[in-house]
Amino acid sequence: MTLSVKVGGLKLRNPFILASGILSHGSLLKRAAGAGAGAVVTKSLTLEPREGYPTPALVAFEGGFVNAMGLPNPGCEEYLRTDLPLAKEGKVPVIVSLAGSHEGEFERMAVLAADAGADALELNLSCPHAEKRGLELGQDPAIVRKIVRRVRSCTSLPIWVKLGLCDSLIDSALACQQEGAQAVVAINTLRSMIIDVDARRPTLSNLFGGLSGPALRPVAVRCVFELYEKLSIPIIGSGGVMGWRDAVEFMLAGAAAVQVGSAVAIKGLQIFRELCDGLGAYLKKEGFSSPTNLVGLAHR
Ligand code: RRO
Repeated sequence: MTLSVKVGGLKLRNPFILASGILSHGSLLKRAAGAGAGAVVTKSLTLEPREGYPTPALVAFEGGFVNAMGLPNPGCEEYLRTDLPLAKEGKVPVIVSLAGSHEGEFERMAVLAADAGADALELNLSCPHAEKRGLELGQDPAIVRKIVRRVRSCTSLPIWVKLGLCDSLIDSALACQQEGAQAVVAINTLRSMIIDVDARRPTLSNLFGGLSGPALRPVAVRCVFELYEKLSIPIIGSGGVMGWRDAVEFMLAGAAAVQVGSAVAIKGLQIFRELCDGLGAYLKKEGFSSPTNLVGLAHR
């Protein structure tokens, strides 16, 4: 039984990918690979270094987490010089996440990432609390088209586009497909808020943040299901996968691979072995020879 899948221009030893932003340092990405991840995605990078928002930037609640980290990163060039080589020592594909503010920035960073040895790019067009980046761009299919077209013109690397919940999700995804993206990642966190009833104030310094974890999963599964009906490029599911059953749910909805984020924060990196063992046993018991055989089965 092999768990290997071909998805979005990459061959992965299993369909479980460390989501962006969970682990930043290159040595931690290497460790995630050692723990069994099929691929790893870097923290989203910007052209200039960013400190991120002041604390509190992360709050846990019964449904998962709400974060407003604010894109902390040392800047694209510095990260690619110091962290990417370490991450690549893990010997699984390293997908570099880019969070530019316009197509020119995406182009510059895409060229830098390609030169530095990235295996694929993930364009983050979906952070729900980043001013003039993220979802502010991704919810406009015309802007999405412009960015993907520009990045497509400057690199032959596989392009994945991470989209978020918005009314135009399908149209933005179709724009990605038409402009030559190899995969769509759905979805990012949901714009949300937690209020501290003792302090009688919003908990996060940024007031609003992105909801991740189990509470997000049914929304993300629905988005993947709807995207699968319209797209011919692969969809990578993301949102609240805590165990192998959740991953299978995303695949049945139409995901060719699955990203894992909050579960790493809650259960640690052992989640990757747990997912592989659980999926392998399920495929064997149900008589499937590959994870690919599950993709979209809930649409029958
Ligand atoms: O850094 C963040 O605050 C962040 C990003 Br870039 C994102 O895409 N999604 C998220 O929940 N947080």
